[in-house]
Amino acid sequence: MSADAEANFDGLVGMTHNYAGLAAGNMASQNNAGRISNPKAAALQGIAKMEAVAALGVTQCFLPPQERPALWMLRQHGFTGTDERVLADAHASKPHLLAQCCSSSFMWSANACTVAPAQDARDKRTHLVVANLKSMPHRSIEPSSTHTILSAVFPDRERFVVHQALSNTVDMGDEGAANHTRLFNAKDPQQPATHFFVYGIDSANPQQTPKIHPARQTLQASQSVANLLQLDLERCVFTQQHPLAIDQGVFHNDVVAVGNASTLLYHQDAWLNHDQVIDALAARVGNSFCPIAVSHDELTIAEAVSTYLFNSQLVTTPNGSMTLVCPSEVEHHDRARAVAQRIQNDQCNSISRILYLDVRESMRNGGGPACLRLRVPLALHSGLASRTNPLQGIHPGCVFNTQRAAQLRAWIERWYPDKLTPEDLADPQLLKRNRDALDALTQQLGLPAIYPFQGLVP
Ligand code: SUG
Repeated sequence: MSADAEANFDGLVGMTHNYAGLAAGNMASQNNAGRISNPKAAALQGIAKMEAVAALGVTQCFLPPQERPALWMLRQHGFTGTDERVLADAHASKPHLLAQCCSSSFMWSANACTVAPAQDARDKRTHLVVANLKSMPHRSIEPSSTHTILSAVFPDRERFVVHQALSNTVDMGDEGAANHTRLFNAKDPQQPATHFFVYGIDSANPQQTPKIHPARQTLQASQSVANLLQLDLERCVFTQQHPLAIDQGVFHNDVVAVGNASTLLYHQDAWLNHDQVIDALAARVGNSFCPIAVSHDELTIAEAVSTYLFNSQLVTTPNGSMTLVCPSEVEHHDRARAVAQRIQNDQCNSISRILYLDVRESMRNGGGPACLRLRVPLALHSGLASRTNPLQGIHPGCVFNTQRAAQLRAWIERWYPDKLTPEDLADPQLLKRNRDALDALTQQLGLPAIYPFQGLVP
C-alpha cells in the first residue's frame, strides 16, 4: 500500500434532499431557496461521482443517509401525538423548524468529522472527531446520528476511535474535515504529516471578524480537535480565514482550497496571513511542498464561490500523477476553466488531468465534489493486520464497487421521489417511505440498527 492511500467516503444523498434556503452565508443555498428539488437525480449524481472517482483508482466507500424528517427533534420542541400529528402540527405552526428537520445536509460528509490516521496519532489508532455543526440549526441535528453511523462503519475499536462531537458551548463551532487538510510527502512516508487547520474566528480574540455572514469554525474548536486526534502540535498549523472571504460566501475553507499529499491549491485571498501560512506549511512539509496559488486577477473570490473550482477533489492516481475532479460549473465558466487548464498545463505540479462531473443538485445547496466526500487516510496500523488489508476494520457493506453501485442505483430508483417541494416535507407518506427505504438499505448492506426508528436513542 502506498503511503498516500486513502478511502473516500461519500455521503449518500437523502430522500428529502430539498431547497429550503437554510444555510446563511452559503450563496447557493440562499439563491436556490424554494426551488423544486430532485432527490432521485441528486442521489444518482452521487453514485455516478463515486463510480468516476473509483475509476481513477481511489478506494471508494460511502456513508448511509440519516433519518429524515427528524421526528425526535420535533418532539424535543414540544410536538406530541402520532407521527402524523407531529408532522401536521409542525407544518402548520413551525414550517421553518420542519424544514430544518428535513434537510439532507448530512450528505456533505466532509462536514461529518475530522480524521487523522494511526501513523499520526500518539496511540497509533485512527481518530475521527464528529463535528458539532452548531452554527446552523439544521446541521446541528446531525452529530448524534453521525456518531452512531461512523461507529457502525468503523466498528473495530483497536483501530478506530470515533469521538463524540465537541460540546455546544459558544466558542466551540466545529465543521469537520472541510476546514482541515493533511499534507505529507508521498515519496517519504517516514516523514510526519502536517495538519493544516483553518478557522473563521478566534473566540478569545475576536478582532477581525466577518461583518455579514457567520464564521462557523472557531480556533478553540480546531485546537480541541487536534488534541482529540492525538496530534503532535508542532506538526499543526492553525490559520484564520479572511473575513472578507467569509462575507463573500466562503463558509468553509474547502470553498477556496484543496490539498493532496504535498500539493496545496488555494485562492490567494483565502486567509488573513497568507505569506506566514505558506511559510509555516513549507517549513513543515519540506522541499516537496507544492503550493499552487490562484490570484484574484485570475479568479475572484465571488467566481470561486459560484463555480466551486477549489471544491474539487484532488486525487493521486496509480501512476503517481494527480487528477482534479471539478464540478461541471467550472467547465461552463470561461475564467474558471482557464485556471483549471493553466494548472493542468503547468509542468511544475503533479496535476495532469481535469475531470468534470455533474453534481448540480448538490451544488444548488452549496455542496461540490469535495463537500460530498470524507477522506480517510488508510492507516498503517502498527502491528495489526491492516498492512495486508487496508480496509480491515471498515464495515464491508459500505465499500463501493460495481456490484454495490448497481444495488444502490436500484434502491434509489425504487424509493426516491424525482420532485420535492417544501410543501411535500409534511407528507406522512414521505416519512414512512424514507423509513422503509432505510430499513431495506441497512438490511442489504448488513449494517446493524443505526436509526432512531429502528429503536436507537438519537
Ligand atoms: O453547510 N448546505 C451545506 C453545504 C455544505 C458544503 N460542505 C462543504 N463545503 N464541505 C452548508 O451550508 C444547505 C441546506 C439547505 O439550505 O436546505 C446546506 O446546508
